[in-house]
Amino acid sequence: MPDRTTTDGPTINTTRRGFLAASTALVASATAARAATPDPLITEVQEWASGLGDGVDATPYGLPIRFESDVIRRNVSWLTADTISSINFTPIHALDGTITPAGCAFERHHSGAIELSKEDYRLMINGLVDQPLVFTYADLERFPRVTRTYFLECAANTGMEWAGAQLNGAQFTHGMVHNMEYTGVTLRTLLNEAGIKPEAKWLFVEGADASSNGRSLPLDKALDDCMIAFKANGEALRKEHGYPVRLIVPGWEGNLWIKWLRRIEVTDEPVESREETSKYTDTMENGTSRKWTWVMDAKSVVTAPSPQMPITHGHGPLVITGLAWSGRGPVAKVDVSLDGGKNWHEARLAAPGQPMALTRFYFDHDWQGEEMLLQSRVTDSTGYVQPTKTQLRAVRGLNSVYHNNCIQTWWVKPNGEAENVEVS
Ligand SMILES: Nc1nc2c(c(=O)[nH]1)N[C@H]1C(S)=C(S)[C@@H](COP(=O)(O)O)O[C@H]1N2
Ligand SMILES: [Mo]
Repeated sequence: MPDRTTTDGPTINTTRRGFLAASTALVASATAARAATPDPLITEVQEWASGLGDGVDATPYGLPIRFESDVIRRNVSWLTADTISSINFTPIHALDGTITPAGCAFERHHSGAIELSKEDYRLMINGLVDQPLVFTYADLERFPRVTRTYFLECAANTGMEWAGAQLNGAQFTHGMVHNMEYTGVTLRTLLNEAGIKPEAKWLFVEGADASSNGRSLPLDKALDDCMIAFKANGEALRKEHGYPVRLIVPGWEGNLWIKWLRRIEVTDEPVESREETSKYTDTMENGTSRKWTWVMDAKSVVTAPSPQMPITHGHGPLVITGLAWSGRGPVAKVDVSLDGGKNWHEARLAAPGQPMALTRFYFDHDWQGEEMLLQSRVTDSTGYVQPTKTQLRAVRGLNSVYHNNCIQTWWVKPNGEAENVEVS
């Protein structure tokens, strides 16, 4: 769309119709420059129009243009002793829409990302089944396929914020999340192929990496909506996300989404492995721990403006945007507060919430340089409302690491910079 100069208003980088539809009230305060003085970018022939561009095949598999080299995963070096058993963070502050590009979707490994070829791949189903089975990758491709979009959130996401505001950026406070469109086979299809014995109640699922990341998974969940995926966002899984096959456990903590899935044992009891006892449990104020806290409760965050995304355009129209999700179903509503939760305004959802997938929200604001305590608060389809920090701590205390879904606050200053703060 060309820029448009209107006689009664500002130059805007969109069609006038689109601008009006988005936020009529902001027209008078738009601050984009009028085309008063000649702009060489308009009046002069530019270098890129004076010669030829790259031919096709210049990059047989494309990467983002160099101007976007900042939009990358990042880790926090002091969080873990090395990068092998570690985690990095999705640059959610710089993304829009809902699908996370695989190349910048966060990674969490307990013993590093392994390289496992399709030829060497095997998936075994054993235990309480009529017929133990071993599938090759080619076998898996012959079962009826499904395609579904889900978020994966590590239970530790936002875990560093329990005691107080700590990490300065949405990438670091909320970036242990990604959202992809997966293609694969339902777990139910594969389990039915092996035949489940009546006494079966659990699965033990493990990966081919040295850590194996073994976890117990209730059979009901496995038969409900779990799948084994070999494609994400239309292409083969990336090595770091479990190539060639990973487990998808919609709405449940990321630790259950076994990468490089190698074995599914059907059992009548949970195994109580390391990953579900000493880790991924929530220690309460009295020292006892909650376990089997699989579902990721509803959560949201403003991704921009935020500490890594200061306001740089001056006063006037400001797009406030963020992400919301719930492990219990679709997002029903997102509210935004500009004053630390005193007043709430309903945000626009980019599209109706999808079950257990990220939802994008927008709130169009006329910013006149006032300080803001920016917050977002999601309500999911069950009616559950995202809690404040105070509300969450009242129930959970301060000993937890995992499952922190409290409301996040960014203090936006008159100069447009933003900081991670805590108001309640
Ligand atoms: N085999 C295996 N599966 C694994 C892990 C692992 O280390 N090994 N890490 C788990 C954890 S804790 C999380 S949060 C997710 C991370 O998935 P991602 O790397 O695609 O973001 O994978 C889970 N599955
Ligand atoms: Mo995790």
